[in-house]
Amino acid sequence: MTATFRHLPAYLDSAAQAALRDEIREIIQQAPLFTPTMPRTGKPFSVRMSNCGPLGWVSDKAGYRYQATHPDTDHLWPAMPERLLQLWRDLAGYSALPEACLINFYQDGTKMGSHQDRDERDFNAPVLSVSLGDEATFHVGGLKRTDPKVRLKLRSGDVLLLEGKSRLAFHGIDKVFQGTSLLLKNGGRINLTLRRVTCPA
Ligand code: MD6
Ligand code: FE
Repeated sequence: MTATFRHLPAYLDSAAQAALRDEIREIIQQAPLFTPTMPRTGKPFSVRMSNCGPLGWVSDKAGYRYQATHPDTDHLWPAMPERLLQLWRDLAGYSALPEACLINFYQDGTKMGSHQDRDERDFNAPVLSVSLGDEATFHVGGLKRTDPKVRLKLRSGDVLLLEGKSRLAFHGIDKVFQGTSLLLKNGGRINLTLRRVTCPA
């Protein structure tokens, strides 16, 4: 079942990566990185997050959900850059546009435990991810947490789509390799995931 995901290494060239980095920096100025916490326990995630687009993914004691506003500022999320919408048009094979772009920021040994992306109502659309900055090891398995996993390196400019049978596969980030990219001034890694949340009318 593994391996219906699509990995497009170095899909964005260095100019496109720099332009996207600058757009994300502006978004984070308007919608500052927040620290999500685990449902029920309230334990903080090690990754910090923001969002752009009409909806954003958030997590706190009340649970995982999409909402139109930033959890700390209560402002609407900034618009999704046209560059990301175009990437979706070019690659997603899905006529409706994405509604949420989750921005994950990794610094100093942050990991992302194995999870499924299943808070969306529409599982027919893929989840499209873009990596910027330091390299990371990513794993993708199957529909059960214990299914065998494949591991791959995600580097700056790589695009990855979880689609078809891999849409609900468990996946995560094992390790980020500090100092492997000069794209982000203070190092670290940014991952953007574009999602369709609601079913198109
Ligand atoms: C990351 N990515 O690369 C975490 N989810 O930092 C994800 O959780 C992810 O890369 C859905 C589809 C693609 C992804
Ligand atoms: Fe994910």
